[in-house]
Amino acid sequence: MIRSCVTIALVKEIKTGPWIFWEDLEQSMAKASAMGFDAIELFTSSAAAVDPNVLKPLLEKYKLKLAAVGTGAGKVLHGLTLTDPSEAVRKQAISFISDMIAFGAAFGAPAIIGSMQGQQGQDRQQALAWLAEGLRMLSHQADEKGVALIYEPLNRYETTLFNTLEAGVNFIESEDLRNVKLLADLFHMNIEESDMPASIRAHANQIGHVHFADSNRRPMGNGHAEMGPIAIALQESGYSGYVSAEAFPWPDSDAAALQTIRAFRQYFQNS
Ligand code: LER
Ligand code: MN
Repeated sequence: MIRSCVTIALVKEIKTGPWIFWEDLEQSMAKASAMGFDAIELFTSSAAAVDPNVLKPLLEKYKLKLAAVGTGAGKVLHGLTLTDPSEAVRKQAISFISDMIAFGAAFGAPAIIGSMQGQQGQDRQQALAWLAEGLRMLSHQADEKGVALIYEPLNRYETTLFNTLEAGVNFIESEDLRNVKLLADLFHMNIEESDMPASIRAHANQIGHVHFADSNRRPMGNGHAEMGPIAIALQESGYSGYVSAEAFPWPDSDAAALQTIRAFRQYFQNS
């Protein structure tokens, strides 16, 4: 079964990002729950930003799951990536993500590596070796805690490493990274893929999470993505994870969340 999810960002420094809710954690969870979302995805400044002893009762109270945790604050706030030329920075990046893995895993949620992958720089082979090394170490840690590690191909304006599902799958398979699953972010895919439903069908068994946004990164229904065939491809290929709204809070958070759950029901629950 495909389940609905909405993002909550709690990093005040980067309020221009593609996340639906931004304010108070409990208030956002109460709204998500009232609208009928199954889960939340959290984007926090660090693994210590939200106390698990606070989050656990809130998840119970609002009957929500934690679907995933984003690690991008490590890059945005601290400039950390897995492919930085400095070994010290790469180590800090691994440590930051490792703490996020532990935080999420306590709730059965995987961590997402998006912007923390960095860029290829001068030497692509070297960057890929560092990326593989980081993903190997972190995916082992995730495995020990019973969760996958989610790697996200991003569009060409955000990374020079891997931009399509196919490129991501080829990399994790060639490196034998068995506990790494891919994130199919429909916004990035809309820029990079030549045929989104075909790409989803071809790589469905490697997809661990989906980011749900329209072509312009507004909530689904506000752009020109052809969501019907994409939803059918996800359903027919047996995808059974979350479809998580990582989209701009347009025109505002509440309207964006409502539009998202409406679109989710239309495409995934046929109602
Ligand atoms: C992270 O999930 C992502 O998609 C990046 O584009 C965030 O800016
Ligand atoms: Mn994304």
